[in-house]
Amino acid sequence: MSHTTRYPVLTADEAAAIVNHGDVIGFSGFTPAGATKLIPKAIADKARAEHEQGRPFKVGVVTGASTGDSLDGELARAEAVLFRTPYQSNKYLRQAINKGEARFFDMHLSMLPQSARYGFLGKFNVAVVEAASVSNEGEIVLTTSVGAANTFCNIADKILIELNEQHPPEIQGLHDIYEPTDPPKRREIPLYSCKDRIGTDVLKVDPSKIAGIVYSNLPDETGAFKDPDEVTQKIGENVATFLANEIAAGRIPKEFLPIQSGVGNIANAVLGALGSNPAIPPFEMYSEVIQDSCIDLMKSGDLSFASGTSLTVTPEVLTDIYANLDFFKERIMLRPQEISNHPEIVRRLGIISINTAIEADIWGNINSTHVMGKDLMNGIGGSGDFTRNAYISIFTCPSVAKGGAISTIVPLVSHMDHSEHSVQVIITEQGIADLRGKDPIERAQIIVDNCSHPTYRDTLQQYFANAKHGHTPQTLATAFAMHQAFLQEKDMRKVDFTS
Ligand code: 0RQ
Repeated sequence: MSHTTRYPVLTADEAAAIVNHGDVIGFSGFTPAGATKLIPKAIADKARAEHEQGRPFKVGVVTGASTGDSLDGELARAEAVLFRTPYQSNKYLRQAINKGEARFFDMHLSMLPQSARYGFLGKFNVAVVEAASVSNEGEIVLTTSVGAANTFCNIADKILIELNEQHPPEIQGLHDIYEPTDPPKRREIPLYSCKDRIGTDVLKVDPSKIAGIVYSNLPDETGAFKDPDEVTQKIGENVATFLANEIAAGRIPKEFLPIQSGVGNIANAVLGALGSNPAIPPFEMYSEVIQDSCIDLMKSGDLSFASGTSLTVTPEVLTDIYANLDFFKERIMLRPQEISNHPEIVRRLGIISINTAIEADIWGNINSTHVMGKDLMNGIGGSGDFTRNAYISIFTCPSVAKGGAISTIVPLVSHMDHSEHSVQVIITEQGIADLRGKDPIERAQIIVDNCSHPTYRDTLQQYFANAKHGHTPQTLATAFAMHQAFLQEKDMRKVDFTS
């Protein structure tokens, strides 16, 4: 490696040696993009060795959002997680959380950096960040995400850097690092369009805090999404049809408004459908995750610019981006999650948010995070940041899950992340429920009629018909009967509201 600096070069084990039991660590990474790989694995090894000696060893794990298996998976398997926040999506960590072995608290992603600065998450002992380069003056070029790495470096006592040779130093210019001042001195964030650059292209840290560099050459652990199937394809088409109708009705300007799209199989299909609908003009994204489908849309000219906090693409797509950096640097900007998800900007830009629900109820409340009200799936991620502040907030989901044994449209959500006050449109493969300007009874009717699966439509209609009184005519005695049927008989179809 020709890159020589004033900082000690460490092995991953030497870096892990500076981490102590009880430390709070801020890790770079937002999705597997830009997440460190060698140091967290070495911390997990240290935990295992300490446990074998009969000594406790657990650390507080704070990240941007989900990470890769080398971080969340390794630390969970080593039983080294004291607490974890925010969003995660690792199956081993999810198991540990749902068994009560790892404490997890969910947070809106835009709020995490401020909460960390205010000290709500404890004292940050170490920041562990992935970089493409670092200068002797402490100027760090980050890799495929910003997330909360800037805040972690500012507030932690020590910084450990994984210098990853997969990312050429020429990616400098892809990032825009800006951190707001805290109240009462905060001013407006001077960002008025998706493309605005408001900060620096490097993360400036105090070089005396950099405790060492670990060299790495590992790709991001980003997996490919499933290709759209009939259901996700239809959901995507319904979203595109809804938005095209909004343009025709004059509620979305002809030049369109910036899109935020969640991450996952459904989000991937939705983006593809937007690109292929001729009534949707080339658009911009002000989102958090820039995924493979966005890159395809950029190449076809359907997506003109994407502002996000992570470039969550498969290794092959990243190779393509790095081979055509001039093209992509003009079209991609990575910002701290505090800015990519900031309510002020989301409201100002008039964003159209599109996120995925686990379940929706007939009143328009959304559960994004808990299966049967109990087990954590992933977390709220940025869905709350965007939904609450969007110009148009949309939730999508298939109308059934688990082969039809679960209706995703239920009488009352078993856990609530987004309330009826923030949710404007629900879209399944069955159709579109536009809830704007509708009272609870009108909402219930349109959600049952347009979004529920035909197998469940009569059951939901009956539930609703039984409840005769009140502004929101809920029947508390039977509101969770469908969930109970799944828990007891593994099938919501067993419910009969006529008896
Ligand atoms: O489980 O894989 O075991 O079959 O949930 O569902 O349909 O593949 O959809 O990949 O888009 O994920 C809500 C989890 C959807 C995700 C959620 C089961 C279903 C399947 C996955 P299997 P799909 P997706 C941006 C914004 C919250 C955070 C957010 C999510 C698995 O989109 O975490 O929006 N969103 N962040 O079978 C039981 C139900 C179910 C169910 C689906 N009602 N009951 N299981 N499943 N509905 C991200 C960030 O902020 C970083």
